[in-house]
Amino acid sequence: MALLSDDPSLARPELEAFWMPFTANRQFKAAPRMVVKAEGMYYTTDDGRRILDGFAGLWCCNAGHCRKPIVEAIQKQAATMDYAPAFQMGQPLAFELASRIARMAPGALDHVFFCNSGSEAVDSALKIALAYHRVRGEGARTRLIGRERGYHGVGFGGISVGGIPSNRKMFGALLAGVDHLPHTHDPARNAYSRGQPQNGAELADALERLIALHDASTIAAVIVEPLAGSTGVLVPPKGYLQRLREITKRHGILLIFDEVITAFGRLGAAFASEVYGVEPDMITFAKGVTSGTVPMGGVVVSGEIHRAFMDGPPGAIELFHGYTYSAHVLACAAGIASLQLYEDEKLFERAARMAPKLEQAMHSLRGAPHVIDVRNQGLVAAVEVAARPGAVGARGYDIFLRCFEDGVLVRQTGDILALAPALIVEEAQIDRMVESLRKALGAVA
Ligand code: PXG
Repeated sequence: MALLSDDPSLARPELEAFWMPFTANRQFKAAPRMVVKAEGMYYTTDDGRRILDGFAGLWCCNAGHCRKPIVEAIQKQAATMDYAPAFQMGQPLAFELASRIARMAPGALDHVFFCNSGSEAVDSALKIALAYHRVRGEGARTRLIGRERGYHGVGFGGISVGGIPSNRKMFGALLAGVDHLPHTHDPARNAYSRGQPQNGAELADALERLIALHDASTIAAVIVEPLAGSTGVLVPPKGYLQRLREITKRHGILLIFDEVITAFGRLGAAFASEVYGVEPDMITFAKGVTSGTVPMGGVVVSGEIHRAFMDGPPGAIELFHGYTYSAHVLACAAGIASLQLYEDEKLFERAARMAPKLEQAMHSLRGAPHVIDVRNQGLVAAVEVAARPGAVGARGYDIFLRCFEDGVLVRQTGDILALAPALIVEEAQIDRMVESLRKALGAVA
């Protein structure tokens, strides 16, 4: 066995075998940041330091860490029934969780397909969109439209409709027949917006041009994050999502909201769709559905989409799609307990109540060294700093590192630092996060 862990020249040979995702592996392994315990708003590192979690793990632990009702539900379920197949078999928690999510979802969205991650949720939604048109006899609708700066996970579907060059360029030709809308980030007109920016609704009209180019009869779906998270907290301009909805509806094109980050309270409601008053045809979710405890994702679809599939002979499988771990029973137990906890503690309302505090605290960084923009909505906020000439992301990374050393976990993408704390966050903890950012901004070159 040629494990590099046998190499005595490595500082931490036991770290070698794990090829870490989206990580500078060599840099990390030279100076690892290792956490071993989590509770409420805090992580504890392997050397016993407490780190205030400003990012709910990775936008997912919305109820805070190691919450007792969720932990106990998982423990109890693991000891009762560890696994059950979801193909031609059922277990009650899957039906219960789906019903709960359907009740929470906006308007006509009332059926839930389960998978295990946001990436799988996106690929599932895109496949459902293609199949939906086909079962209705519109099989020529095969094109998918994403958006620049969109993040929809890392499956081939997700990177194809996604708009992050580094996530796409290494992986060949991707899906055929995909096009992209322009992104909505416009700092020249919208810098330092609080909540939704005033300018940019007209960017949705780019969809009309794509429709004119390809013809509506070839387009299956448009997928966007209502608020783009990963590429730096891009809040939709006022009226933009409404216009996308109006155009897609007029042309028989499905609209998919990727709510992997925004669902389950992040913006102060169950779904961003509710916050923005726009109802898509499908919503993808993951992360917060189990408060990050057990992997789970899914797609909520409208009754109309679901009905289109229920038309064939009753003994026929309606959708040839699913995963070994679709509706995994531990994830279902964690999901039900998480949604119950959100409800019992009114955490979505709490997020809405804390949003002005986060807004005010983050916007107080305007004028601090290097800062070129601050933006926010709900319990998400970002501060953007000017890139060092020739070294995009280097200043952002230095700030992230200083905050971590100061005991605060923030999220860095390029030169953007984001906060998205668990919905249980206290005002004093928001102050602590922002003061840590302020200190770091003043200290970095
Ligand atoms: N869609 C959206 C909108 C996402 O934000 C995914 C799909 C993919 O989910 P999975 O579960 O397959 O990772 C995501 C994931 C970051 C960050 O730092 C964001 C995500 C994942 C990891 C890091 O912004 N979002």
